[in-house]
Amino acid sequence: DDNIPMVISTWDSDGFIKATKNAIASTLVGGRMYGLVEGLSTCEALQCDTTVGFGGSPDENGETCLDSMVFDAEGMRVGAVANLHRIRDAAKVAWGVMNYTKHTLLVGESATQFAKSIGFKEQEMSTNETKGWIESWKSSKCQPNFWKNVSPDPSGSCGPYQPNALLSSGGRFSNQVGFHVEKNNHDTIGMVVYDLDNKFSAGTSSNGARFKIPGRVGDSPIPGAGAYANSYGGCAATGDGDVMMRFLPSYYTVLQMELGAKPSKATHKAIKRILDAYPKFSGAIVAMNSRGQTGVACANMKTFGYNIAYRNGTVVTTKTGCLTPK
Ligand code: SD4
Repeated sequence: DDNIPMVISTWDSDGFIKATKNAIASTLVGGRMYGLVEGLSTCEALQCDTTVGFGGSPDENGETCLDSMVFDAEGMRVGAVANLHRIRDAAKVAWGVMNYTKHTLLVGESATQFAKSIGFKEQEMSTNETKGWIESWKSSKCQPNFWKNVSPDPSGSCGPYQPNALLSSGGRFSNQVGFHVEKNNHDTIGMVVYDLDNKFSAGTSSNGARFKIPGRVGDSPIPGAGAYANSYGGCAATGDGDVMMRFLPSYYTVLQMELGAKPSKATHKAIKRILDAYPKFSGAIVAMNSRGQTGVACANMKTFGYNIAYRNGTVVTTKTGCLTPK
């Protein structure tokens, strides 16, 4: 097929389109893993919608930490980092985990230590913008933190994390109070690459969710959740990772393709089974099969934009409508 190599990726603002362009160009030069990592890294450097890389989604402490995974269907090799501190190049570190270790996922300060051991330097992750967000969030009278299953303190002082309140809250789920994919909240780059060798790679890079509880890890670095690939196809996800990772939507989609479903059918089924359990869930997945057919499904957004890049370098950006609960 003259179109292959091909790339499909999440979101449609400038940085994501540039990332997709770089991914296809780099895939032609160096194959699916180089293309994938260059694509994800482009978004990290450009701070795509401030939802990838440094300068976005500060946690309650004001720190930006990164999640990334790279997945090579050839040999089913995976490298990932989660809650990576003070290192901007999460995708490259994830690739390092894949290339230089027998592990799959390294987390937290220890992931930082690993990154330094392979030559990455610690860098500032916050910006004036993230500092501003944290300031106003902390100073707002009683900003409820929807990540916690607790009602705002009736006394009006929200204060720091209160484990006792959490224990006594009786399990009111944060997701039911509303988690929205908003601009600048959380727009992970998820990408699937199909290269000249007719092999897939897939991956993600994200700075997670704004004002999360420190230590929170989303779906992005979890194999089968944030991304998955095998010889039948590849899939990557974006959206409410706390919910999505309970359904392994990327694995589910690739499995459906393996069982014969077209990518559009597979992605819709994957999103629908999340929606059935969480009607307010908001997120999207992109997928491609080994015939270069693509599929995209999303939930509870007005529209979802994604990119497809072809061998000749053309990037086609499309907005699609999303599923809503029945
Ligand atoms: C997460 N899935 O950490 C990521 C965020 C995201 O669009 O994709 N937002 O939950």
